[in-house]
Order: sequence, then structure tokens, then C-alpha cells
Amino acid sequence: MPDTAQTAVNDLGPYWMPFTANRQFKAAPRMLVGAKDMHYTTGDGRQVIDGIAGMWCVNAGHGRREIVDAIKKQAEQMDYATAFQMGHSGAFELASKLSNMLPGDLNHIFFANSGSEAVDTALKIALAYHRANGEASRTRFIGRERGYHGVGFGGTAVGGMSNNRKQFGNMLGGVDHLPHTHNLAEMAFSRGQPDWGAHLADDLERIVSLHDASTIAAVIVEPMSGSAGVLVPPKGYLDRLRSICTSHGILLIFDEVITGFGRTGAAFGAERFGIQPDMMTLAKGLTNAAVPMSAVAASDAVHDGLMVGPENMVELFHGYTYSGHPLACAAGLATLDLYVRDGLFERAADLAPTWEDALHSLKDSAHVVDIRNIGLAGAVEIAPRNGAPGARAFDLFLKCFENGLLMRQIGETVALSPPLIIDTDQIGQIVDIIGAALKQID
Ligand code: PXG
Repeated sequence: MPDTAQTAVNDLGPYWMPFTANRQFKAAPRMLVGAKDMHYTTGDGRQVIDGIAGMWCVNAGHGRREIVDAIKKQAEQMDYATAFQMGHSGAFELASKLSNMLPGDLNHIFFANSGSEAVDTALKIALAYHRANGEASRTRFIGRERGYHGVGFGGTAVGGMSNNRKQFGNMLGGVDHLPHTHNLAEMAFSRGQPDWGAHLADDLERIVSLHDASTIAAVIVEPMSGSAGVLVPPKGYLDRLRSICTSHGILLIFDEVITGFGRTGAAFGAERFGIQPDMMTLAKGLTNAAVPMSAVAASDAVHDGLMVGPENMVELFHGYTYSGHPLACAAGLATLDLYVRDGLFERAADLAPTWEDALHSLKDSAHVVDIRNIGLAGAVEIAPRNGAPGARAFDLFLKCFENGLLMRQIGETVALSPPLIIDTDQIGQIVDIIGAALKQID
């Protein structure tokens, strides 16, 4: 009789891996089998420090007892509750807790299951809001080059990662893009927010005059671009975007899927940079990634603008089978409690200067052309090898993984965003491993 468990584990063919070089991976698999606090255990039994909090998401560290217990308890009490025309207390409670944590009047929470779904939800809410407001001509969206807003059709269209777009043709129409804010000549090795680049926001005025404000529904940006390799907003840049949006009646959406829940050294990027968006998308750290969940937070004006028509009518024809899933709500409630109880956002702010100094100590290492940081996020950009884009950074990623550090390679950059429970010794370890690996690669 075949050993089905063994066969399943050993047959790497059927699983089509996301955002992965499948053939390369399956030729030399890197498997993870366990995770606790700051570390993963690999298939070959090694401890690897998690320099990326899973994938920018396990902000409270792995395997937190409080979250595991909350999920178990909820699974036993009620596994699932339909989300349409029925409610359960966890969803209301989580929405209340979250809205209390959010800045300004982002008082209305719509749940989804992934960052991609949250982004598409926010874009659809923007369209519906303008329509309800008598401005049905506002259908355009403005994203930004090198922005990442997930992989739905809307998110791919407003996103600005060329590799993510070029396989898929036109996608959503009526989209334009702001220029990205990264410029090595002007801002290499900036600590925190670069001094140069606020004027890049003025390009929004050019886009507005090109298309006419009456056709533009929303601007969507990440306050700090994570997937592009930690592109920190220049000082004054987000303020200008905000004031241009306000002056033309355009909604400003902050995609805080990565910057939410402490990453930048404040609860949210909006707070860290002092800018109030009209909507915010959240995911990842919302449940510490223990159960998939995302959310859109909407301002009073956006929400109330849609609470019109007969009271027996659905106000927004949108939602998911798993919106506000009970297990995700239980995980989210336990996670938000942990963030507050352990003061993890404050911890991120306190450790940020140590993190900054540690990363910037790599400045003179071989191959390094830029180092960027904000809060407990960071990136090291290295010079590409001639004719082989990304190859040297991939070697750096592999070498670090062999030496006991998991981080994320993105183009010529390796990005870091450790769990917020990291300590100063572990920051030192991360930087030592990168420093040693930079010497080992050619
Ligand atoms: N918006 C932002 C800002 C994100 O960073 C999404 C939306 C989409 O979330 P979902 O849950 O649909 O994946 C993201 C996701 C990387 C990396 O390499 C980043 C993400 C996901 C996977 C890899 O930086 N961010």
C-alpha cells in the first residue's frame, strides 16, 4: 500500500507556487516546518531568524499562545457564520476595536480576506460613493509607478510593478500613474524620510489637468512602498498629495496592508506621517497572519454618502462569503489586544533608531548602493551584476538563508521587516549575517 502522506509531501509537481520561480524552487526546495516567536524551523532542522515577519505580516511574532487559543476556542464554538443579512458578535467587536485604533474618522470597517480584495473593495467603494453623490463621471483611478496593491484586476491596474502588469494586457481602463519617488542620485542612504522629492506629488496636478478632475475617483498609494523595496515618502510629499486631492474632490486611499499595525513606528502610516486618508486598506498584521483577513476603513463622509435609499435595500452590492469570518475575527481581536498589552507599536518606535544605525553600518560593504529605513522596515539595495538583473540580490537572499536569516528579495533589493518583538541582539545578528553574506557573494 502506498504511503499517501509521504507521496503527498514528496510530489512537488501539483502545487503551482505563487510569485515563485517554480522550476528553480522545485529543483532545490526550501521548506519551512515550524515557527515560534522570531524564528522559523527549516525542513533540515535549522533555526532561521525571520527578518521579514513572514511576509510583512507576523508583527507580534510567530505562534503567539493568545492568538492560537482564541482561534481554537472560536472554532469549537462556531466555525462559520454567514456574513450576508446575519451577524456575529466577533465582527462587530473587531470593527469597533479597529475603528477606535484608527486615526481620524475612519469609523467604518468592511471586512475581506486578502490585501488584494481590500484594494478592489476600496476602489469599488470610491466609485459607488461618487455615483451616490451625483458624480458618476468620476471613474478614473490614479496609482503610482512601483506601487503594489495586490493582484486583483483593480489592484494590478493601479499597481505600478511592470512585471506584475505586462502578462495581462489592458486590465482596468481609465488608470494613470504618478511617478515613483525613488532617486538614488538625490536620496541614497537617507535615514528615514528623504529630504528631496516632495515636488514629485505635484505631478498629480498635471494628471488632473490632463484628465479633468471631474473624471477622477481616487488616488491610491502606499504611504511607504513596501514591495518596491521600502521606498520611504519624501518629507512633505504625502501632505501635497492630500491637499491636491482635497482641492479637486478626489478621494485619497492609503494602502496600509504593510504599513498598518506598527511597521513604521506608529500604529498606522497615516499617523506616522500625519496625513488623514479618506479610506485605508489593511490586512497582514490585522490578524498577525494567523487567519487570512483584510479590511477597508472608510471615513464618515464616504460611508454616510452610501447609506441612502430605502432602508430595506442593500446599500453596497459587494461582499465575500468569508467577510468577517469568525476565526479571523477571533484572531484579529486577540492580535489587537496583544499589540496594546505588549506595547508593540511603541516598541517599534523605540527600536527604530537602533535598527537605523545597524542597517546603515552596512553602508561601506561590497555591492551596496543604498540603504533605506523607517520604523522597523528596511532595505539594502545592491548593484546588479552586468546583464543579470536581480541575480546578485537572489544570491544574497540564498546566502543569508543558508546562514540563518530569512528576508525578501525584490529586484536588486533585499527588504527587511522583522516581527516587532525583535530585540537589539537579534537586530545585530541580522546585520552580521547580511554583512558576512555580502562578502561571500561575487
Ligand atoms: N497592498 C499592499 C500594499 C501589499 O503590500 C497587497 C496589497 C496584497 O495583499 P494580499 O493579501 O492579496 O497578498 C500587498 C501584499 C513582497 C510581498 O514581496 C508583498 C505582499 C505580498 C507578497 C509579497 O513584498 N504584499
